[in-house]
Amino acid sequence: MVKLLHFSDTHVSHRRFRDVKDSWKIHNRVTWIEEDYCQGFKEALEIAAKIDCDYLVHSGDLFDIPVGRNFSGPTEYSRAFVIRELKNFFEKTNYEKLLIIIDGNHGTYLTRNNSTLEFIQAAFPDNVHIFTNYHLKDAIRKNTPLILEMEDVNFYLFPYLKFGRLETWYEEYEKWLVNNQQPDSSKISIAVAHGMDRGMDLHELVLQYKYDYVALGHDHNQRRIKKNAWQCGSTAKYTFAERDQKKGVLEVQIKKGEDPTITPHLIKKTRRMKQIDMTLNTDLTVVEFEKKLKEKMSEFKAVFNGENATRLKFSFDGSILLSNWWNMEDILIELQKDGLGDNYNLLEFRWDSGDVKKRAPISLEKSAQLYDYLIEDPVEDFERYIRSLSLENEKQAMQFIDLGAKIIEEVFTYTAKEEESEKEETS
Ligand SMILES: [Mn+2]
Repeated sequence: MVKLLHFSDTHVSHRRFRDVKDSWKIHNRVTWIEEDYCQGFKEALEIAAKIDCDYLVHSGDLFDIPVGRNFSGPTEYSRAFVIRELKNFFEKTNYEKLLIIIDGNHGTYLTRNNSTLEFIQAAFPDNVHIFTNYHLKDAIRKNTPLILEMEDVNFYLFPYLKFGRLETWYEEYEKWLVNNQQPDSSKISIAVAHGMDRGMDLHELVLQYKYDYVALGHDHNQRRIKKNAWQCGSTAKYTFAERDQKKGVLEVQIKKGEDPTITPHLIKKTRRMKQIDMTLNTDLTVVEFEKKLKEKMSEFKAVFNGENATRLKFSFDGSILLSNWWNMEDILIELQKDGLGDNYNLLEFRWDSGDVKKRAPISLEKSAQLYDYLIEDPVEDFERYIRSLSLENEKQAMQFIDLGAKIIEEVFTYTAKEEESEKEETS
C-alpha cells in the first residue's frame, strides 16, 4: 500500500495591488493577502507530517507568478517561506519523504525553459522531483515518457499544456500520450495532471487509462471526478467565486487493483471573502444607492485587524441610467476610501458592474434614433463614398464596397434586434 498527500494550487506569492488596503503584515516585507497563501502551503505540509504519508504530490500552481505576460518571479519572502517550511518538514520526517511537483499554468515562464520549481529541486535534490513545462515539451518532441519510477510505484506526469489550442498540437500530444504514458499493470500507477477542461488541457485518456489514482489540479474547487480521480482544490480562497468553498488537501491510500481510499483534510484558517449582490433599477436614486451600500457595510464597522479582516466585493446587476451610474461610481470610490480606512475591518473593497445594463438618458436615445433616419440607404451611401476616392483598382473598390455593405448590414440588424429585446424586457 502507498499513502499520498495530494495538494495543489497553493498559489504562493499571490499579491493584489488594486482595491486592497495599504497595510503590511510585516512592514515593508509581506502583505496580509500574500501571507494567506503562504499559510495554506504551510498547513498542507503540517497535515502531510501528521498523516505520515509516503509521498507528497503537488499537482501544479505552487507559485502564483509568473503567469501569462506577467514575467515577475515570486517574492523573496515567499521563496524563503517555501524553502524554510519544506526544510522543517523534511527534518521532522528524517528526509524519508519524497515530494513530486508538476508545473501548472502559474509560476512558470511558459515561453521559456525556466520554472520557479527549479530552486526548490536544487535545495532538496534527494527529496524533490520536479516536472516542468519544458520537460513535457522535450518529451513530446523526442517521443519519450515523462515518468518517475520508484520501486513500488510509477508516477505519470502531465504538467500544464493547452494542447487543444491547435489541432496539430492535439494530435502530437495524443500520440505521445498513447506511446509513452500508459499505466504499468504490475505496479501502482499514479497520474499527476494540471488541467480541467477535457480535450483542451486535460486529455480524456488520462481519465480512461487504468491508473490507480489520478491527482488533478487547476480546478480550485475540491471534487471527485471519478472513483480514482480527484481535483483536490486550492489551499486558500483565490477568487470571490470560491468564497463559500471549503479548502483542503487529500489523503489517498492506494492498493494495487483496488479503488483508492480518499480522506479529505480541511485547511482550518482561511480568509473570509464576502460578496454582496445588488440588483439596480432605473428608479433607484443616487441617494438611496449610497444609503443601501452604507447599510450593507455597517456589518464590517470595527477596528482593522489584518488577522481576520474580510475581503469584500459588491456585485451589481439590473439596469441603470448612465448619468446616475457616473454619480454612483463616484460614491463607490468614496465608500472604498472609507472602507479601507481605519473604521472598517476590511482588507479589500471592490465592485463589479459588468452585468449592469447602463442605459443612455431618454433624450439621448431619441436623438440616436433620429440619426438613423438621416441616412436613407447606408450601403448606397458608402458606395458613393468609395467611388469618390477614385480608386484605380476596380477589384479592390468592389471588395471595399462588399465588405462595407456586410458591416453595415450587421450593425443595423444588430441595433434593430437590440431595441426589440429591450422593449420586451421593459414591457
Ligand atoms: Mn492553474
